[in-house]
Amino acid sequence: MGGELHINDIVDFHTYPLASTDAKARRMLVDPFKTQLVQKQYCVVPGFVCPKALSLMTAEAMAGRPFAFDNNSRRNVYLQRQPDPALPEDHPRNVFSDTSTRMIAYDQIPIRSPLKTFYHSVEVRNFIADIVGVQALYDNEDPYQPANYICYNKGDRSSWHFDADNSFTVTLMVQKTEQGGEFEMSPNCRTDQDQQYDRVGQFLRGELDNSIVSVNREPGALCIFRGCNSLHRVSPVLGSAMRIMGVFVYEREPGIIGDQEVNETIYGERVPR
Ligand SMILES: O=C(O)CCC(=O)C(=O)O
Ligand SMILES: [Fe+2]
Repeated sequence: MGGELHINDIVDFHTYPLASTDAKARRMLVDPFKTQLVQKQYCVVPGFVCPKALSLMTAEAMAGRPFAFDNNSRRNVYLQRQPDPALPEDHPRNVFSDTSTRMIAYDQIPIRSPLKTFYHSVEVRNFIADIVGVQALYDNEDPYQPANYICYNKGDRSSWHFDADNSFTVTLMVQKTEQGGEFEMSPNCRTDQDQQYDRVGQFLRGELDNSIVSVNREPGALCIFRGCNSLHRVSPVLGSAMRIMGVFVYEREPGIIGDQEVNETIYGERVPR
């Protein structure tokens, strides 16, 4: 698969001079994305990753795909698989829908992967920290979660959900499919303090469809979104090209690992109890 890529060959530093120490230039680079994230709950950084790195990542995902866990699950929007009999049948905790995605976990990705070089790069991490407006970010230390490929073949989808325990989520469009596979989002369905079950229930009954935005982007685009409080999904893939996403988990403190039940849902039986 060729030699290891340096971060300079992965990120388009010409368009995005992340190493520049000029404070004003830094603000001009970061502020538009920061504003977009605050206003829309997502921001898109187009052409962030170079085509050469994307084709290596695509080859890696293709090679890893047969070993990826076939995550076919019925889950609620909280990524849980079990109903709560104490709650009404139509409560959002008891509304389940089908998801099928193929997760190539961190431990299944080669150590010199451009995906890992990208994830662990100080420049990328600091850029994301500036956009989300925090002093520092740390790599996630879960064996499976830190950087993944999510692969969607024809018919695959990710049903409406909130992301667990993160204030934001970072994805990289590696390869698009021809049709379907749209990333859709309904911003601000709950808050850190309030689950807003009424609102989530309305949404799940299709009563808030006008709140849905479709986030279109080309390969190489980085997307940062507030998946913890905004319901989002990937609509069924209709094209024959595999939709490939890089997904990255950053933390506000060091030493964070993933949730056991979520890991089992996403990565399967090999997750030890
Ligand atoms: O595949 C995507 O675009 C998003 C997947 C997703 O929902 C996530 O990573 O939290
Ligand atoms: Fe998500």
